Amino acid sequence: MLTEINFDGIIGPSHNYAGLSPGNLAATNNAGKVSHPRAAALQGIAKMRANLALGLRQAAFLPLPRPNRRWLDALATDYARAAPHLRAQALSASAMWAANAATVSPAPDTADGRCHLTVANLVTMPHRSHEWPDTLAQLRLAFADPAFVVHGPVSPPFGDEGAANHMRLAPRHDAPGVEVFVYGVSGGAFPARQHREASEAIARRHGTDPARTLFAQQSAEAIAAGAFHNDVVAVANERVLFAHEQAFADKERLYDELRAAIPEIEIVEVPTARVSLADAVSSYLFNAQLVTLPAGEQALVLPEEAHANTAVWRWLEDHVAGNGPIRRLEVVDVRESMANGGGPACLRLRVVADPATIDPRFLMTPAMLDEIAGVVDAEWPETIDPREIGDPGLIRRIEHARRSLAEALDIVGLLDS
Ligand code: SUG
Repeated sequence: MLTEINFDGIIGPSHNYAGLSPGNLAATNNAGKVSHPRAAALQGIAKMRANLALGLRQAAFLPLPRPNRRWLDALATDYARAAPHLRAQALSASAMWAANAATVSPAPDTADGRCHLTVANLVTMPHRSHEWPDTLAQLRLAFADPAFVVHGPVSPPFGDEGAANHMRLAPRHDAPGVEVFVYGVSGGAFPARQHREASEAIARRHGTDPARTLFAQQSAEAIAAGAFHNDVVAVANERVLFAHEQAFADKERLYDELRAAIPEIEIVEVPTARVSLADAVSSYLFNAQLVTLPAGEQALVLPEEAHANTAVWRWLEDHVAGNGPIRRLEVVDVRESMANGGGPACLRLRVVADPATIDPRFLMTPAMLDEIAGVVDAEWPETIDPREIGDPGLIRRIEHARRSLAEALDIVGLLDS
C-alpha cells in the first residue's frame, strides 16, 4: 500500500558551524561557534523516535563520507594541504538536510506509474555541490526496486535543491496529485538557489501530467528575509497548503490554479500582520513537518524555536482552537540543526511508496534507532570548534565514526567504493 515515508538524514559526526551558506541567516550568524555533533545526532534520532510513536513510517539515510576526499582529489589537493575554505566545504555534514537530497514524484503522478526521484545538484553552494554522487549511490540502493526510477542530477548551471522547493497536494497520498515547483529569481542580495529551468527539466523527466504540474515563483521579499528555500515559508500535505502570506510572488494565481485542480484544497495562510517574515524565518514555523496521523487528522511537528516565539505560538493556538485543518502540535528539539538553518522539515525527504519496495536496511524501527544512538553515543565527537578542523585526530575520529555506523546498519560495502 502506498504511504508517506519520511527519510531523515542522520546527522553526521562532522556537523559544524562554518558559515558556508550566504542567504541562510542562521548559518551565517552562527559561523565559528562550537558545534555538538553527538547532541545534534541524538536530537535527530529523538525526532525520528517521536514520529514513529505518532504512528508514522520512518526511514533514514547514512551520513556521507566526510571529508569528501574524492572531491578534494578532483581539485588536485588533499585534506592536509587544502585551503581552509575548501577544507570546510569538504567537511560539511550538510547532507543531513535530506529535503535537499532529491525531488520525488510518487507513482500516482507519473506517466509510467513508477515513483521517480531526481538527485539534487545543489550547485549554488560549493559545500553542497559535491553531495550528489554519494547521495545518488544511496538512493540507488534504497530504491533499487522496479517501483522506482532514480535519475542523476539536472545539468548545471541550473540550480536544483530538491524537495525543499517542491510541494505535492493530493486528496490523499495514494491518489494522483498536483506537483508545485517553486523557483527563485536572482537579483537580490542573496542567491536564488532553485532555477525554473531545473524544475521544468525534472517535471519532464518524471513525466508528471502538465495539467497537474504548477510552477510558482518564490517572492523576492521571502528570499531577502532569509527564506533560502521555499520550505522555510510553506509546507503542504495531502489537501492542505500551509503558507506565509508573502511566500509567493503571485499567490492569487497559484491559489486559483490549485483550487481548480484540487477542489477540496484547504489553504491555510498566515498573515504578515500576525507573523512577520522575520518571525517566520527565525522560528521556522513553516519548516514543520505537516503530517497525516493514522486516525486521519493532520499534525504539525514544530521546532522548539516556534514554541518560543510568542506571535507564532499564539497564531498556532488560535488555529487549533478554531476549526482549522491542523489539529495537533508536536514540538521537537533540533537546535543543533536549526543553528545551521535546518528545521524538522529540512531533515527529512518525503517518499510516497509501498514500504515493501524499499531496502529494509533504511526503514527504521525503535530498536534500530536504539542501535544508531548507541554508535552515536560511543563514536560521535562531543564538540567541534571550527578552528580545530585541521586536526588529523579529529578527522580520523569522524571517519571512524561514520564507518562504525555503516557497519552497524550493514550498508558499508555497498556505499564505499
Ligand atoms: O543549504 N545549511 C543548509 C541548510 C539547509 C536547510 N534545508 C532546507 N531548508 N530544506 C543550507 O543552507 C550550513 C552549513 C554551514 O554553514 O556550516 C548549511 O549548509
